[in-house]
Amino acid sequence: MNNNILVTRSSMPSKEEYIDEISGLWDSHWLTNMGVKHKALQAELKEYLKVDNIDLLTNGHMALELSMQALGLTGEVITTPFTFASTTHAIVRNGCMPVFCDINPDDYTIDVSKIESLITDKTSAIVPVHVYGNICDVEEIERIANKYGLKVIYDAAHTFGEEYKGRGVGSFGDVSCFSFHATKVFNTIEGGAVCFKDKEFGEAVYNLKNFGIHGPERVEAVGANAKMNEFCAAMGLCNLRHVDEEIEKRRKVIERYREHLKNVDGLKLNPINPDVKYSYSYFPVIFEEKEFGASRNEVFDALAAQRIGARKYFYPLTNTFDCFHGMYDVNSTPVALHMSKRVLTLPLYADLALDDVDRICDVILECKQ
Ligand code: T4K
Repeated sequence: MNNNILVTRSSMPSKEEYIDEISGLWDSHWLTNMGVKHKALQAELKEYLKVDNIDLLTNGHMALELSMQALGLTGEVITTPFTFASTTHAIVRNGCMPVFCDINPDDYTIDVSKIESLITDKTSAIVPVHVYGNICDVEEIERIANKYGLKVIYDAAHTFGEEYKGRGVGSFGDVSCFSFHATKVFNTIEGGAVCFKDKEFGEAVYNLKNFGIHGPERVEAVGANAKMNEFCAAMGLCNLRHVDEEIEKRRKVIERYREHLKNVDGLKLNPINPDVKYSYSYFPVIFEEKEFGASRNEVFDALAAQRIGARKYFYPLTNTFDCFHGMYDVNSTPVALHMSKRVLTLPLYADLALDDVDRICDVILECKQ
């Protein structure tokens, strides 16, 4: 039993395993810029994620930002506001205008029935988010993108290792961007990756992550520095050895949550799609105050009083951020607004004790009047 429970806790290998993995770096003195650990991790992840092409980056955000730059996005980009700041910021930092599409109330991914009405002659891409590991309607998004000649960049930060109908989730769209942040199912401390179809795109991102340098005497693009260093890649190599075990433990934690919280009036649990192999990245619960008897904020406070740190991912919506004040109409995404006011993501990590899950659920159910 843990007295102070946070929303998640980083998975880590044993200290000995990590030290063993990095010890060679003291011989080589090669610490970053696509070294041996970077190459090894890239090769292993390509297999694990079942993708044709992959490149590693410093974090999931730079994966998004540099993908958009490499694809040369301009004008308007259709996306959802029910996400982490990163998705919207990457669009804006590329000089594009985010056009917010609502989400569907079932799995909180982009509402594909509303995309076409938002397309104009300025639209260059769709950036859907596989939020909480719920995979978007990839078939319909592909149909729309092909019809209008749009690029598709999936924010796949929450879907490490997931599969849809047996296909690696990173194989959909032009590009899928993963996050390997410390808080994710699989982490490289900080890290991320792009998975992609087109080899030319791969070359562009590879150069952009290293300042746009193409050779010792050629700089062809205004790039950034987004290379994964060797210590992060080494952490990834260690964590990858244990990730299946970790995912299985997360599955058991979620199963326990579901036992307690299923069939409770006013609680909506994340849907289960039989076509998806999940990695159990988040456990969101929607609290409908009238039916449940307590609001999301009341439940949040009750948990906090017991030193249990649930989080309001994703509240506020990105289209209501202070930095975008007055720019977007939040009422254009009513479902996202509704969900963001009612969602709580409950603590979830591989080593979360089932006793602690019982305690968290007791606190939640005690809020019910
Ligand atoms: N797209 C989406 C849809 C995303 O969700 C994210 C990131 C991105 C793109 C961008 O990917 P990255 O550039 O980050 O690779 C956290 C994460 O920092 C962020 O990666 C994640 N999404 C987001 C949903 O959550 P915060 O500000 O909530 O993190 P923080 O520091 O409050 O940490 C949450 C909990 O995690 C802590 O209470 C304890 C635990 N923790 C945290 C850290 C930093 C650890 O156990 N170890 C740690 O090292 O954003």
